[in-house]
Amino acid sequence: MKTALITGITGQDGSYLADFLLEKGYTVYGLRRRISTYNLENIAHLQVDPHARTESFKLVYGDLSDSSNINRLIDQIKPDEIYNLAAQSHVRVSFDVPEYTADIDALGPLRILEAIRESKTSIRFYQASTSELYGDVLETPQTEKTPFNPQSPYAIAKHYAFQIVKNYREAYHLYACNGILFNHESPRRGTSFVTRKITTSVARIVRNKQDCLYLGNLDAKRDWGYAPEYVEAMWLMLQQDEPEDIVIGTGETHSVREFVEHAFAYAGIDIAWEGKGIDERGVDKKNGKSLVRIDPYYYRPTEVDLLLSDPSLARKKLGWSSKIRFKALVEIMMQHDLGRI
Ligand code: NAP
Ligand code: F7E
Repeated sequence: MKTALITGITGQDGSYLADFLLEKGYTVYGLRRRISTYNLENIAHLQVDPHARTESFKLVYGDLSDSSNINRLIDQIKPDEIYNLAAQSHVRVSFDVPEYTADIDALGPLRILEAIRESKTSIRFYQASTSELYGDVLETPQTEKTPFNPQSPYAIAKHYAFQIVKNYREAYHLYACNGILFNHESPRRGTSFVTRKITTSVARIVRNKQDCLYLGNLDAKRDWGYAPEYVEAMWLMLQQDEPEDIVIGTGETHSVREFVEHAFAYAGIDIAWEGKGIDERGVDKKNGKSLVRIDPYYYRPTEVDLLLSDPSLARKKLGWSSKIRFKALVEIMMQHDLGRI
């Protein structure tokens, strides 16, 4: 049976990928950072005791900034596959910590590629690339051939990672590929990303624990899919005869505003929009109460206005297509957060 090393195990995708690979019979090593508080919620179901190591699932300490650690882990674990999902993954925050973002998101994958090259093994490598590379889009919908035009320190670091993966594939014939994944969400999504921020806030408003939801740009449009489906695409990309960079998305796009409307509607509240710009408000149609307001803090110095995938190649090469679409996704997340709060 195969062994996989997943970086970013505590995050949304790392945890779903671990579920998926364990179900397939893999032995899974998850790379976690040493941090001062408990952050194992997403993988709590895989181990009762945070220090316990089951036969098939083991946590190891590491950090993408530390090459000696990465080299040693690869040497000890001898994985068949490495999924590099670790990153400073927040676009807005990357404007606050650009140098750190570059170190982890650009040089991190380089450190792993170098370790694989040095190991002289045939480890297969998956890099978590992103639709953020399209940035201020030069073509719609976006395909594998659409030129990149990144608009944030995050996207620019991920652009370097994309190119270095391609370079190591061509220069050293490594089996290494980039999954160009469009936004994907779930009940395990971090609460600072807009979808989960909306569903947790709506649930809190309904339960009288919060008065108002503060957001930035309501008109940004994203191609939002369901994360558990996307981890299967990552695995499929490492099972092909030849490594290839492939777009993964739904082929639909919706605005933040629509997400807000559907989330409130799920909880039985109809939202009407009043005012303009930073004075715009989302009000409860029944009683006129302001439930959504704008906080310019959440605006970005440079915004990505519209992302829309053309996932034809994924369908053709991987036999993969998304099944959970926008409305069903909102419902899954709302059901979870209403149940939790
Ligand atoms: P996430 O929930 O933010 O998880 C990121 C993971 O990376 C966490 O486990 C985090 O650990 C870890 N990490 C951060 N810095 C690290 C470091 N210096 N060394 C080791 N680990 C570190 O992200 P996600 O949504 O699961 O996304 C997974 C990957 O796909 C990321 O690379 C992201 O950039 C990329 N991506 C995501 C999407 C999406 O829509 N979700 C789309 C395209 C690409 P802590 O728990 O310790 O912070
Ligand atoms: O923002 C707008 C914001 O932070 C989506 C990461 O996983 O997907 C994610 O990056 C949109 C943006 O995701 C708020 O301006 C409005 O236009 O949920 P987000 P993202 O920036 O698209 C890509 C594919 C990745 O690779 C990244 O790792 O929503 N927006 N108001 C807001 N966004 C946030 N976070 N918070 C707000 O209050």
